[in-house]
Amino acid sequence: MTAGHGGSPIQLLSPDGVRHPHERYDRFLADVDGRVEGADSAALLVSIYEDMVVARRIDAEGTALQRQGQLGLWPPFVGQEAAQIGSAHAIGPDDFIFPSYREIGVAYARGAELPDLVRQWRGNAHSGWDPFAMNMGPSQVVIGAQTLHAVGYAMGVLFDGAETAVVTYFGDGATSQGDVNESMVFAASFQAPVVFFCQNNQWAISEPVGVQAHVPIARRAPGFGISSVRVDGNDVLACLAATREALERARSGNGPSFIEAVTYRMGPHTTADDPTRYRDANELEDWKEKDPIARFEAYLASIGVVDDAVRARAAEKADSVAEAVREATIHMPDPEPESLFEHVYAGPQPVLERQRDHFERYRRGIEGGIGAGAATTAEGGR
Ligand SMILES: Cc1ncc(C[n+]2csc(CCOP(=O)(O)OP(=O)(O)O)c2C)c(N)n1
Repeated sequence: MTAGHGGSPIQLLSPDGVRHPHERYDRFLADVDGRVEGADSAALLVSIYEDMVVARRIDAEGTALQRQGQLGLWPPFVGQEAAQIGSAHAIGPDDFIFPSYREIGVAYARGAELPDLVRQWRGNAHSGWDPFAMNMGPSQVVIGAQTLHAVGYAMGVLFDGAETAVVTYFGDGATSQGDVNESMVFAASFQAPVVFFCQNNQWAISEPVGVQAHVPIARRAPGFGISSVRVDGNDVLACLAATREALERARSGNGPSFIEAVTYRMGPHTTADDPTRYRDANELEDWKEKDPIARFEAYLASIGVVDDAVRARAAEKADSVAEAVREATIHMPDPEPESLFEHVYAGPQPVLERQRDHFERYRRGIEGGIGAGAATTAEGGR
C-alpha cells in the first residue's frame, strides 16, 4: 500500500494557497522551495505560473476559434492546468510522452510550436507536431490506446538500457478500457519505466466517475502490482512532486507508477458537447472555488514572488500567444488532399495505394470538369 492512494488526495497547497510541508514530497520540491544553492526558485515558480496562465488563454482561444468555424473541434482543458503544467515541468527532455487528446497544456509546456497546437484540430494533419522532435506522441483519440504504446516504448527503453522514462496521460473514463488494464499488466510484468498519469476530471463525457469506479481510481493500480498515489490535481506543486517521484522510480529501475490527479473539467468535453444537459451547475461552482491558477497565484503572492507586474507580464504573454495561435490558424495553408495517405504505414501498403490512386483519379475528374455529377458529389461530400 502506498500513502495517499486511498481517500483524501495529497495536497501541498490548500485551496487558499497556503503551502503545507510534506514529509514525503518536500524532497522533490527543494528547487522551487529555495533549498537548492544556485537554483533561482522565484524564476522557476514564475515559469510554472506563466505556463498555467498562457495555457488557459490558449484554451479559451482554441474554443473561440472552433466556435468561429476555424477549427473542426477543440477539447478544452480549463481547470486541468495544474495537473498538466505541474506534471509537464517534471518531465525531462529525453523522456517520451504519450498523451490523449486533452494534453494541449502539456504540449505547450513541452515547447510545441504554436501552429502545431491547432493543426490537428483544423484537420490539416494527422499529428500537430513531429513526435520525434518533441518526444511526444500525437494526440490520441482512441481512448486508452496510447497507454499500450507507452508501455511498448518503455519496454524498449528497458531492453536498450536507456536512461529515459515514459509518461502516458489518460482520463478517468479510460481506466475502464481494456487497453489501459492490459498495459498495466505488461508494465508490471516487465517493470517498465513508465508513469501512468490519470487526470480524473470527474467525467467521461456524460458519465460521472462514480459510475465507473466505486473506489478511488488510484486503488486499482496496486492490484496490478503498480505503486500508486492520489494527489490533488488542482495543486500544481503536488502534481510536480508526485511526477518527479514517479520518474525517479522509473529511472532507478523500480518500475511503473500510477498517479491519479483529482481535478475537474470546467468546460465541455469537447466543443461538440453541452455539459448543461448532464451536469449540475452547482458542481461547477464548487470546483471554481478550487481553481488551480488562483490557488497557485495566492501562494506566490504570499511569498512575494508574484505581484502586479508579474501578473501583467503573464497576461501580456498570454494575449500575444493567443494572437499568434489565431494568426497561425487563420493563415494555415490547406494541405494537399493526397497527404492524407502519407505516414499511415511505415512503407507502401497495397490497399492504401489503391485508395490513393482512386482518389487521385477522382480529383483529376473533378478538376477537369468531367460531368456535373462528379462536382456535385464533391461538394456534397464536404
Ligand atoms: C475506444 C474508444 N471508445 C469510445 C470513444 C468515445 N469517447 C471519446 S471521449 C470518451 C470519454 C473519455 O473520458 P476520459 O477517459 O475520462 O477522458 P476525458 O475526456 O475526461 O479527458 C469516450 C468514451 C473513443 N474515442 N474511443
